[in-house]
Amino acid sequence: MTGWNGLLREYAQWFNLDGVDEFVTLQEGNTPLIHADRLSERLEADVWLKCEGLNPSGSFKDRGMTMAITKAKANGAQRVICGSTGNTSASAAAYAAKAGMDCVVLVPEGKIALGKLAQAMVYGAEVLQIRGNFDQALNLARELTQHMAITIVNSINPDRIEGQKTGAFEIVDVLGNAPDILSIPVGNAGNITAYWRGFTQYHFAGHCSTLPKMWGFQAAGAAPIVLGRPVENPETIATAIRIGNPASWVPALEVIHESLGDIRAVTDDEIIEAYRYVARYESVFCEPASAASVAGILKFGVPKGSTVVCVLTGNGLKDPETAVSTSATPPVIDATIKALLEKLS
Ligand code: AN7
Repeated sequence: MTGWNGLLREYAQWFNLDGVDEFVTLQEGNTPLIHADRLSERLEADVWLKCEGLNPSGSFKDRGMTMAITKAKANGAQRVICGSTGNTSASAAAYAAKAGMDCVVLVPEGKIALGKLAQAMVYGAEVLQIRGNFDQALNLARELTQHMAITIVNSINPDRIEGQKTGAFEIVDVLGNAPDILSIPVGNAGNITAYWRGFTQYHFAGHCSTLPKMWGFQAAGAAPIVLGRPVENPETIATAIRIGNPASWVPALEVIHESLGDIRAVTDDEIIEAYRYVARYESVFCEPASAASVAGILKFGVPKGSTVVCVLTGNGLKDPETAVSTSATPPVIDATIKALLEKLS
């Protein structure tokens, strides 16, 4: 087979694939790293956007899910479950369908973007809305695994982090080295942990001579790591990262310590401004949570001349409601040339 056949084949040597004889893949990975011309000019730096919204289900979760579902299938699992703010459920539903497995997803009622809910439903998952938030959904999913044969595919499943480390590999493969700064949104803190693992493994093997500072950004209303304590009722317009008690909290603290990085907060206003800016000036339509990475570098600045990669974790089409509600309503005009000319003059 020629061409790109998914990240498990491409990066097979970097994984333990014992017992795996069949990959469950939708040809995830190999996403564009786009140079951000305007942001670079504005920040006097070299800024790049890792466009994870171009993965098969529209988010970075597919990197971890190809691994988690491949391993679950190799272990004979017939049913998987996740609690999710949306993207994990869309990805799990897609890969479970590909594998011929059943998928149960628990989502916080009314707090997931419409596109993500639509994906989970159409891919054929059993979707249950929880009267509660993400943290409660995740706890329920964990508890259920003690009552029945079902495999959890949240990022507490170590196979997820393993697959997601390939995002770092791809960045180094394109840039020829690690960036100076890797800017990334933080929810459960699985992805920041995965990227750091990828960079350090590549560094150890001599594929990059340097390591990046890891800059994570949480939404101000859901910033437990910044505050140093769990947030009981997290709130943010960026529903993907509306998480009050991150599963990978401790690993994330290690990452910022080892990389001389930081995890800081950006407000919803800053997130929406960055979200609109990257669409309008860089032509990348990401979802609000993803824009936290751009909001962070705009808010705190970056050293002049540095190379910065912002991970844009999910596709803007997933959340049409936020796109429309933060834009002016298009005017309605008569279907006449006179009305059109009047409007455009
Ligand atoms: C677009 O789908 O937690 O810090 O249940 O969807 O690894 O949690 C999503 C998280 C960033 C945060 N950007 O990543 C879920 C879920 C987007 C996301 C994050 C998520 P982590």
